[in-house]
Amino acid sequence: MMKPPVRVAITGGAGQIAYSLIFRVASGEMLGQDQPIILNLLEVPQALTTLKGVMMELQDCAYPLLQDVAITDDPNVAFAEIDYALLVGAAPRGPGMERADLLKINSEVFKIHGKALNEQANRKVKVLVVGNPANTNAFIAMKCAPKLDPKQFSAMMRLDHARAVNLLAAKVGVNVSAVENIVVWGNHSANQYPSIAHALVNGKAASSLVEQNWVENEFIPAVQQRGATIIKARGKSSAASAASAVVAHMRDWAMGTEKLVSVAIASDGSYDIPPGLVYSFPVTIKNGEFSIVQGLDIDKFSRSRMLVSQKELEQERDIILDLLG
Ligand code: NAX
Repeated sequence: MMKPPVRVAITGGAGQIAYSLIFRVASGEMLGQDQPIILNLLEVPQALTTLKGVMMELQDCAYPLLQDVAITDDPNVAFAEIDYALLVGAAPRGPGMERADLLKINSEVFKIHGKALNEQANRKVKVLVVGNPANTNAFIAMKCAPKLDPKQFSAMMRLDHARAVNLLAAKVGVNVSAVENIVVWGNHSANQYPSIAHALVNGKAASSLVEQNWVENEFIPAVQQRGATIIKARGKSSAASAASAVVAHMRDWAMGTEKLVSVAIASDGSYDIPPGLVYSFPVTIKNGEFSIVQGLDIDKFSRSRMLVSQKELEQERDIILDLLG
């Protein structure tokens, strides 16, 4: 039996990630083959013509699950009664721009989007922030949406998680499905901490299969720098893999998973991460709610890496709190 349709908003609809993502969502890959979808696509005014072209292609796919599609440059229209918000759109980092400048520009975007979600979205909306700096943008949107529960906001670490799984599986010579319990802690930035400390490969401790030297000097930098490595090779940033990660993140959020995945959410103080900071944790998901996996041993090496990411996020938060006033 078909379910009633759900409304999904995707921002940055004319961008590269969206060009992959929109079609996968409309085909039913994200929410299932029994879930009809209404899509609201948001862009800046100057990209609306391009977005119209994307919409025409989408219509030409004749996806049976797609009940309607609308394009707009008004967040209040895009977010009206939506059940899922995929916040992909953000201003890119221009030449010579500092991270703080990017934060400042995107704080304005996510302030507006947070307020529009607060007023317009379904009260149970699930929000995923992809646009960078993703963790802090999620923090801003959350703060600007006081009528929504902070637990309704997340930032995407799933691409980093998948990169770490892939690199470990390749090193050990197994299929990715043999790898469990990878955790990517912290910020979606070059200071993230991809950890194999609790990872299993075919049920065996990953740490017994690889050298610590490889972990510290090859694996961690390779995961942290994977985005830059792809830009170098492709001339553009990751797009199809990012879309794939969005689909996996939202599917798990909607349908649940007992497997450990990495998700950036507001800290509840677990693992001594300051409450409220949007930090990536190991989570499982049930009934649409994230639970941070408790009780993992954190050794000295892990703690020092987790702290680097924490400090970066605290700095970003402090810049933003000043801007939000
Ligand atoms: P593109 O520059 O191709 O597309 C972004 C689109 O967003 C553009 O079409 C732009 O017009 C639109 N946009 C800008 N401001 C907007 C606003 N206020 N409202 C609506 N739309 C707006 O970038 P793309 O490669 O698609 O990447 C999108 C974002 O994802 C970037 O911020 C990127 O850094 C980030 N990423 C995050 C990842 C993650 O794992 N969290 C990985 C992939 C990606 O790098």
